[in-house]
Amino acid sequence: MRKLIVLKLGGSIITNKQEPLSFNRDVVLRIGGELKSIWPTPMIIVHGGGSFGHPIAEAYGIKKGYQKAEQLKGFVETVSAMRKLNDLVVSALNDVDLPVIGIPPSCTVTTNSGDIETCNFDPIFSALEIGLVPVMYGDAVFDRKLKFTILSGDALASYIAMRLKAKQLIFLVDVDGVYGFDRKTSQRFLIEELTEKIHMSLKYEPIEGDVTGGMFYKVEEALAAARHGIDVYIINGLVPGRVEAVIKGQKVVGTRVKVA
Ligand code: IP8
Repeated sequence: MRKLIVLKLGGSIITNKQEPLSFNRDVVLRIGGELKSIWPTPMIIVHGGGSFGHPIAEAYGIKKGYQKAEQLKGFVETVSAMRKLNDLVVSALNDVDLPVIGIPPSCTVTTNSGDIETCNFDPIFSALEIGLVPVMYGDAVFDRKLKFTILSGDALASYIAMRLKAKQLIFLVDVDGVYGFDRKTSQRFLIEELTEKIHMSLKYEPIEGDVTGGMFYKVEEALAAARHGIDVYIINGLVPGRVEAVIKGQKVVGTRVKVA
């Protein structure tokens, strides 16, 4: 599906990570308005967990899998918090007249030791066929070996983009892209074209309270998609106009992830 656009809305832009269960409706409304201008181009939206999914998943150790019965509460609470966030995202997008439908990964995706093993594409295809935009998300999912785990929205977005041969995969984050550090000047600088080689030379800071690993793993997922011939960008979703511009093929401030 060479026209398909896959967008990952980072949890750091759609929620306030410092405040549990806080939703940034204004940001989602604005992004929805920009996406509306390119609709009915086929697109799939995947969002992160932010202050809904991560704190509960971390408190109960959901990512490492089933170890004791007390975690069951944490598993279902993570699923339920993510459904609430998805409902908020879906209703904001529908409010700007972008026709979207939430599709919960906990019911449509399974993993094996954390890697996606099965994904039911039927509801996704059925939605796309009639111009509906599927909205999926990072979620707590069933896992063949671990019994359950956390599937990151980044891994899901990259998997879907690769399986469906998307044209573009765009990660929206709360910074301008991926930064390097110049030792001579002690200055950070934005990397406009990020290759595997540059990626391996970077030192990524871990993000506290993020159970799925922050920028390093995002770039790993981005590179996997780039190897499949997909145009991959990491751009700032908090700056108006950038999402629309990158989809329209205009040059924007950000990082393009390339194989070489
Ligand atoms: O925020 C993880 O998805 P991400 C979702 O895209 C949960 O890494 C449930 C923590």
